[in-house]
Amino acid sequence: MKFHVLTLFPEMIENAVHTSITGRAAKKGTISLNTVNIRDFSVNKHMRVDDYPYGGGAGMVMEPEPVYRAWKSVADLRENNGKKPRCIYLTPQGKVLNQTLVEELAMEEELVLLCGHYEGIDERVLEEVVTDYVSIGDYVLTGGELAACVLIDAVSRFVPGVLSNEESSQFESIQDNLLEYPHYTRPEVWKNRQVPEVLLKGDHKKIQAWRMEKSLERTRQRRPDLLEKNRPVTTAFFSPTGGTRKAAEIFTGYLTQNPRYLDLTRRKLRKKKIRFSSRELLIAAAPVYGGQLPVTEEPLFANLQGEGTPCVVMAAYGNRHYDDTLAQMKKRLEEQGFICIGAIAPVIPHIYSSVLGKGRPDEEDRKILKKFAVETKKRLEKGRTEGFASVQVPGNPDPEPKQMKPVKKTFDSALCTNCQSCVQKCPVNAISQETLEIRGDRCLNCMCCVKVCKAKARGYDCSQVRQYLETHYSTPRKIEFF
Ligand code: 9D3
Repeated sequence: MKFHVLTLFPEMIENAVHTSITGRAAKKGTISLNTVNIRDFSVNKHMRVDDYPYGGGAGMVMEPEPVYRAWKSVADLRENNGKKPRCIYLTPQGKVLNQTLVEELAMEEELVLLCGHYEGIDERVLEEVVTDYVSIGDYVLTGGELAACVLIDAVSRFVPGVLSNEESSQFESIQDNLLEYPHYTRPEVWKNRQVPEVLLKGDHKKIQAWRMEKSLERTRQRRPDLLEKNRPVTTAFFSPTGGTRKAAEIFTGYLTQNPRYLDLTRRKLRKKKIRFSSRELLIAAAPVYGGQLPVTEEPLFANLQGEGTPCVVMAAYGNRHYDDTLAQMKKRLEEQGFICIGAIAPVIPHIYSSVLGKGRPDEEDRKILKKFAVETKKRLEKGRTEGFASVQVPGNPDPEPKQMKPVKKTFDSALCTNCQSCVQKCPVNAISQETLEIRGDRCLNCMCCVKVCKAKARGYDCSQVRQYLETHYSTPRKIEFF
């Protein structure tokens, strides 16, 4: 990440950034700092950069031309790839910086920060160059320099390689609008104060529950305002062979560190009515079968009930196409009280081919999933004040059900140990407990039974469809989101 800072006091920025963790990162080259002294671009023989305000009043105003030339020197520095870098003016009149904005800014390659001094900067140059107005809080500073330092510090923590593994920004509390639980180290007793009992024993589940309880209690006491913004996240997924589940988990992990998962692959859970309040977020994830949602005895997600609850839909597909799946999901969930605020179609390994979607989601996919998570957080914040907006997605919400040619399944009874794994795991109850035969009318061709068969008694032959897919759809597709 490259930071360009336009300022009258470059040494203030240099000193702060070249210290501690950001200093280490600048040395390594994971971030770089380029300060530009606006005074070097004075158009006045006395090197003056400010003047009296038109209309009178106290204080001085920074002239437009030196600021413009300083900005231009940076804009020209870059290979002109067409688009201007985001230029952030630090001002008490800006949007107050928060963690979502910090994460969003961290995804840029380059940022230009403009620091004002005196009463401010001539409005016309701001109109010309500034893309974002940012404040760091509701108190008065003497200038924008310290605010720029704060922004650089906070943004740098999200630049890959700036923090060590241990310091990682990946899993932290502000993400969930909850304060952190209290920490303890040795000795076990200090000034007659005991370390809480639960932490001394190794029960991980109990420790996690205790920490969550303390986080909530602490937030209630010290920052009740944050609790209102806290939005429990539930990820409901249908994933017979694990591909959808993986994509859903990666995305969910970028959104929250306290997710609840509903595995709708299990028939029992699909039958349960589950209600969501408007304060929650639902992520609904399903695989694409022939361009549509898999057909189960009851439509997928049919028992989820919202109350103006925001939701994000995810259709995971094996590199051919998601076709109507996102549209189906959106329609279904919106009829059940949800508002679809986002949709994404990640690529996962195809069940009938080891080539299509191989290794997906990969590193590039993770970046896109992260980007969509940050975008989702932005939409949630906006929705809190302005109401949620339903997103447009491509596809037919009511397609004719597609009759897919069943894939030939093989069964070697000599290898079968009758462990019943396939019977129990089959998401649509299509395998007979007694005969182990597959009921063609129910079978999804999801190949879950093949995957769970430890004895390798079950297999399938999809050579024809695989041939077809691999000749037509081998070029890796990029994740799309809406
Ligand atoms: C009431 C008129 N002015 C006060 C003397 C307004 C004013 C102008 C410039 C107030 C502060 C500043 C300097 N501050 C910043 O440039 C600044 C800032 C801040 O003061 N608080 C929070 N965030 C920021 S970002 C930049």
